[in-house]
Amino acid sequence: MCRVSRELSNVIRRDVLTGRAKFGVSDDGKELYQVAMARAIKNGDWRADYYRGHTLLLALEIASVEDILAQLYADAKEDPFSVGRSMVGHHATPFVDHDGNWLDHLAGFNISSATSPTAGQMARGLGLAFASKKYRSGEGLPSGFSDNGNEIAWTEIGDASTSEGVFWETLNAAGVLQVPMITTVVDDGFGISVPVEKQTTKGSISKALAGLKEEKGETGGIEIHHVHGWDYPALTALYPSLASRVRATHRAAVVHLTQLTQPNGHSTSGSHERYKSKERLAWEKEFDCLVQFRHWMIATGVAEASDLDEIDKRAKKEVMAARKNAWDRLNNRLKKRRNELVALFPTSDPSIEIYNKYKEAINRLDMPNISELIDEMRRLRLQLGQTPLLPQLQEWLRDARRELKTDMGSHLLSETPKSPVRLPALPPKTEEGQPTVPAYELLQKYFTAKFENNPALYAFGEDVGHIGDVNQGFAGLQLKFGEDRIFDTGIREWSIVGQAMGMSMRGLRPIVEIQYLDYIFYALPLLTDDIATLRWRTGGTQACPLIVRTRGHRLEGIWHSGSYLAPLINSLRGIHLCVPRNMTQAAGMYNTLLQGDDPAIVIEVLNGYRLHETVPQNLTDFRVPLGVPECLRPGTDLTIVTYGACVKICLEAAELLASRGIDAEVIDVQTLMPFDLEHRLADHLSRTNRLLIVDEDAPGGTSAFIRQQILEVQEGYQHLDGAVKTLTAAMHRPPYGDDGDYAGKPQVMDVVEASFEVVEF
Ligand SMILES: Cc1ncc(C[n+]2csc(CCOP(=O)(O)OP(=O)(O)O)c2C)c(N)n1
Repeated sequence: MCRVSRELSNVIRRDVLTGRAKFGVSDDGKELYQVAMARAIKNGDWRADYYRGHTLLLALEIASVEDILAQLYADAKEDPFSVGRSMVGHHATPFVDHDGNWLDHLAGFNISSATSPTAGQMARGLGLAFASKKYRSGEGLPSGFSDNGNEIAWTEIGDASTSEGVFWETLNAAGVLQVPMITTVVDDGFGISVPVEKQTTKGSISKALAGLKEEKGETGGIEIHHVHGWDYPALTALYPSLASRVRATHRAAVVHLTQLTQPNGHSTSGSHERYKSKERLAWEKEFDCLVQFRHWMIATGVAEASDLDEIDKRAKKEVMAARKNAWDRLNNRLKKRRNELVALFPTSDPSIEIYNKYKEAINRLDMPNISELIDEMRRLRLQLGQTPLLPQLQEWLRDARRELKTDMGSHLLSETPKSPVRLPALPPKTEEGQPTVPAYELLQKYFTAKFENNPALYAFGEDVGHIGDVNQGFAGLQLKFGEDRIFDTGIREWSIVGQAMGMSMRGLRPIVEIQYLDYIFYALPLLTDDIATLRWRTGGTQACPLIVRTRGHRLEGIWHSGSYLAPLINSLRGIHLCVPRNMTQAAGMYNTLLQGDDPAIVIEVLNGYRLHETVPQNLTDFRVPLGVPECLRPGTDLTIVTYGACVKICLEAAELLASRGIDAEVIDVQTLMPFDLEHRLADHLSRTNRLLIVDEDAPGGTSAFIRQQILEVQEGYQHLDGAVKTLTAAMHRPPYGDDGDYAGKPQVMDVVEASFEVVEF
């Protein structure tokens, strides 16, 4: 297996250097530990690794050499890990089907889709391990996900990447939480060209981590081991025994593997001879784990040198045969499509010369990717000028573009019957004269009923457990449902959300709290790189339906105003972004999201918790649909589009405008992503012909997004009788204090005056 893996690494390198593929990174020098690890892995376990690690897949027979090469060649039809969307080395196994049903997670080893940003996998791994803990202690949880919490989350990380903050944050949390997570640090002495001495204190991550180690007489630490990555007996002695301990005790562990090598260098982006000394390179040759393994096998009589030579030859043959299959399969498919296209070309036509020129160009293509065929056809269409492309070629072009779009872009959000976007509105039921309650009490009632009905629901974050969140939405709920369901965490946004991500991948439904919107940026790497892309980058075979609950808008001060949403809109395509104007709307959105299978962020209005609202009689069932704006005040003179805390301001402004004879309609977009799926806003604009967009994001932020959606996507420009205005916060961050707020954010009078400008234009 080791030899097959090494040959595969060599092929990956060669295929990149000879132009068959664009980028290669692989396992050379890091095979042996994975074979030892394979012995300790059980069905139901999870992996959160980095951009290497095909040896383990081969050892566990989860994937074939052809599968791995299909990813290298970006073969969208055959790459089982990422449908041609990720570079080689980013593995994944399916754990949800295309109807949105969970597969049996206990049937095999589960690989959570790997990402390139180094160390990011740590936070997800923490969550996968944490889910085991919940399955061991929880009651009434769904089956098919866990065998009493016995599953280990195996995380792997390169030595240089341990310098990232999230590595430390996660290991600290793993110690605090006591979760079954084994982190292997794969130490080859370098992070591309930078040696470990320049990366890690004392040049050793196991030494640097020593304070986390559980010493005799202590509880609450983690196990730390140090082994040479070429030492097969030590590796096989360590992994299985460590795994049984971690399964039983749920105590996390780190395995620091040193003296690993990179026979082919870090990746295909450069050669390591440039930065490694001659001595180091000579040492690497000798201490290559497979060379050492060979010495050991011969010395212990496990095999003769000639047997091993024979194995080497067989491995080479096997990999070369697989390479041929993977390449031929792709090439034959591409050539078949090319031939089908060429067969549609005319043999006689007034423009035959032009057609023939393109036919020849297409026939000359060495590797006729669909994008190249499409591009040639678009150029042909351009060159034909006034003459339309023949109908059969037009049809081909339309179908091919559709296919490419689907191959590359499907599954950004759920496309299953469980998609929350499919859920229609179910209006709240209230009666005349029903008393109102402070909004935080409405949330308490809401979450209490939800937690009673669904044992898989969890809520956690900073100050969520004991005091029930800083705004009391969960007050008293920990007492009622216990610390296991509603609990506090450390101040560590990235890994808090990672905890939720891993749980949600294993059938649990976490509502994880970021205390204030301003601090979500500490979790942004995970949200943007991992959560937002998970479903898309696995072609819909993995999902993480978690909800991030946070609060923002309308408080004061640089770091408590919660205004900036554009960075989220820009970076979180793949996550729903809900901006309820009050807590009733928030509850309706939670209802929709909890019935669905997508991740979402809900930003509650910070200064809304003490306002009074009526509790709907169908509080836990009514649904606010995603992507449907609501018109809160009809009007004929202009349309004011806004969301969140600004809704209240705009409604007040509309009253003042009415007193001066201007009839403004006010529309709450409700969810920024998805945005107005039925294009209702353009329809409103067609009646008022004037548009003002109000929010408290920076100029050119969310208001620019809304403008682009209405004017460009919905073609609202056709209905305009005047200039469109966006009223936003100031360029600087919102200062603290009344004057700062007045100068920094749109006020009622700003909306009134901006409306006059729009109407009088
Ligand atoms: C967050 C982040 N920063 C930088 C990079 C670019 N990069 C890719 S691999 C690498 C070195 C990683 O070294 P190490 O963690 O030791 O793992 P190795 O590749 O040596 O196994 C760097 C800097 C990245 N992928 N992610």
